[in-house]
Amino acid sequence: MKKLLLSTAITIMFASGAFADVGHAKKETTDASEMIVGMPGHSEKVDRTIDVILLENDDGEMLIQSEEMNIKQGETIRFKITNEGELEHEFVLDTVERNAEHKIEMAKMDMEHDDPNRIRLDAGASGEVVWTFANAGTFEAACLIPGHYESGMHRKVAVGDQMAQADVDYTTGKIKKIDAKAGKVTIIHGPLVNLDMPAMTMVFRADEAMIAKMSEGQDIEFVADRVKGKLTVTQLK
Ligand SMILES: [Cu+2]
Repeated sequence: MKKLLLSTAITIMFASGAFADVGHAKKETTDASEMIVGMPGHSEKVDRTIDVILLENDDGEMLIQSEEMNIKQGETIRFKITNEGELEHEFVLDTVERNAEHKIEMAKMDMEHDDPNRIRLDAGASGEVVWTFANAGTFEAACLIPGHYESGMHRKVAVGDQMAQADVDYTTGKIKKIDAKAGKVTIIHGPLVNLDMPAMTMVFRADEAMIAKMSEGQDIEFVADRVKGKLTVTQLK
């Protein structure tokens, strides 16, 4: 980070005009080899492909859907990204902090970035980002188009073995109602950290096997996630 700020400062210092345009700070990520999140990967050296879908759903949420992004340090991933939504979206890999900074920049001026860690896709378009995750840590895939991040377009990218299980946080809850026919359960639950949701009563999807283990009034510990855009009970104990 320090390095990046320094190189930006130098660029500004050596800019020919005395009044360098601050808006050009977007050039800071051009040297992608300096990025904390890793570096552009080589297409011939891909270890694994992760399919990613960008879309909006009927609940007004915007989503980045994929399998859990648990990545080994040093792995090169081909993200095959399809925009199945009706709006333009993007897919940016970076640290949470840098995404937050860029989000503020984007809010001021919705500029087109052309960095190897990001791709912008029109509705119906698809593309890919090949990325080598050189460093362990928790990163983020996000869409930084104004308002989209807040509508749900961000996803944790965990790099390194110790991160693999960090996602499983059980939440306590009480089953209020079961609608087995519709595959729905109403749960009075504590905060769902992975979904950024406070404690409340909500309806979740659950499959038949899961519902078979449930009864109304039961105290449970569970994990919920978005499956195809719907809040779903994925684990129960
Ligand atoms: Cu978006």
